[in-house]
Amino acid sequence: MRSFILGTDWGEDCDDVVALRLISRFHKAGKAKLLGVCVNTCNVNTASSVYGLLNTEGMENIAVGVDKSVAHLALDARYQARLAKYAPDKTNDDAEDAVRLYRRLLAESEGKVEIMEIGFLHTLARALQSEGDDISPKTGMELFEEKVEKLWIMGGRYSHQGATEFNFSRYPEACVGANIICKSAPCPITFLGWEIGSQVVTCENITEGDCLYDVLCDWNNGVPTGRESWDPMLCLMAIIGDEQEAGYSAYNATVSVDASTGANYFEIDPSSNRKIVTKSHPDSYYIEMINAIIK
Ligand SMILES: [Ca+2]
Repeated sequence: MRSFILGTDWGEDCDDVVALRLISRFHKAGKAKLLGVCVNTCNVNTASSVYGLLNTEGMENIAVGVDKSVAHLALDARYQARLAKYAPDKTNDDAEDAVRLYRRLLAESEGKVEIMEIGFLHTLARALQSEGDDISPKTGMELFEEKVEKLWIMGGRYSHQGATEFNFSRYPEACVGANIICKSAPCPITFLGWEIGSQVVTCENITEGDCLYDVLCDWNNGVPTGRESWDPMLCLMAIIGDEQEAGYSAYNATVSVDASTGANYFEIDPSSNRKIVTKSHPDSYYIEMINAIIK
């Protein structure tokens, strides 16, 4: 079974919660193994709310890491306090540093690991650039070369050159992190751009009594709503493991990010180990598939 680590800007948009529920459903069905969740944002409810969502799925034993170095970022966290109530005994002190968790999960894994990133890339970049420590004498680059099969990243826009997208550009740290990962990650990367998910509204089948319903309400100022599906689309593509099979056309391309602005650039290049994707089906295809999994 393929193993995954999830990186998330948990507490920003609510589609991260949808994505974690989707991953949980595959994990529990024995179709994918979630090794841990590394959060690249931080506020008082970060760890408790991730543990809370995992608890609602019966996945109490999944490792959670938090990047406490970014507690200064202005986080819009309307749903976190609600999910924290499902893990009242947890605080950020119960979560390992997210860079250490990336390193530990990679070092301890016997086989290859794939990483799904649906948030900012500064934490993953720090893991990539990390030195050896008490977990492993290997550098982050050595751990990536040995253990990371592939990165799946929701980030960038591929409709025109120099576009800015939230995950690559929201904070100075995010711009630098995206620049480093695009430039230096030694493994293949497939990117799902903003334009892919921006019209794909899922969760309209989620009903009252489901904690995800409350999360969606929190996100939309108390009004139940569906949500665009950038993060669950990325995770579903990663778990299916093949872009074409997941309903996309994939194009090998170089991808770069301006470290100052977060603007991204791309160029079709058959020799590149990076890929960008376009949809092969109407939006309803992805909506129906995701809604059926998360219900
Ligand atoms: Ca996200």
